Amino acid sequence: MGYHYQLKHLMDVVVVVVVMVTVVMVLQVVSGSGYGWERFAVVPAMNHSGALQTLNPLDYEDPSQRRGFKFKIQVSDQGEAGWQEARHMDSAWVRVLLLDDNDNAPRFATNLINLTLPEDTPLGHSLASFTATDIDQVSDASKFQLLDCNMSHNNGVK
Ligand SMILES: [Ca+2]
Ligand SMILES: [Ca+2]
Repeated sequence: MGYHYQLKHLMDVVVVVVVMVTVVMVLQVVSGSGYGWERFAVVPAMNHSGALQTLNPLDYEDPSQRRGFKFKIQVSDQGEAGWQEARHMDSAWVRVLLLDDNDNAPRFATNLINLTLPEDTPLGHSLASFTATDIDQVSDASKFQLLDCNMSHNNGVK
């Protein structure tokens, strides 16, 4: 009986063989997958991840870029057929929106401003107003007033 008990339990022993498989994952931007795909690339990073990088400078002021980009990325664990084997792949959409930066100087409409004034123009009198434009969306067109330069020194006190 003891023999049978031992034999039964010996047969219950399950031998587990752990095969360590090194999975190499690769990522890529899917060619032609959407708007702006050619501006980005995925480069290998740590721990089976990839880092999305820009290949060209981005510019919010470029009308073709202002609405952003949308394209697909793929990951594959490189089954036997590589990128051809759907069960070893996944994909995701990436949407990129640009935030405007104040990276352009404001501009006057002209570089020469001519004024003709009577010599008895009162101090502090508004002489003219000018509008400058700025293509950055972070600021609206700004108005400037040219005032008599003595106003700030006298400050209205005699
Ligand atoms: Ca600006
Ligand atoms: Ca800008």
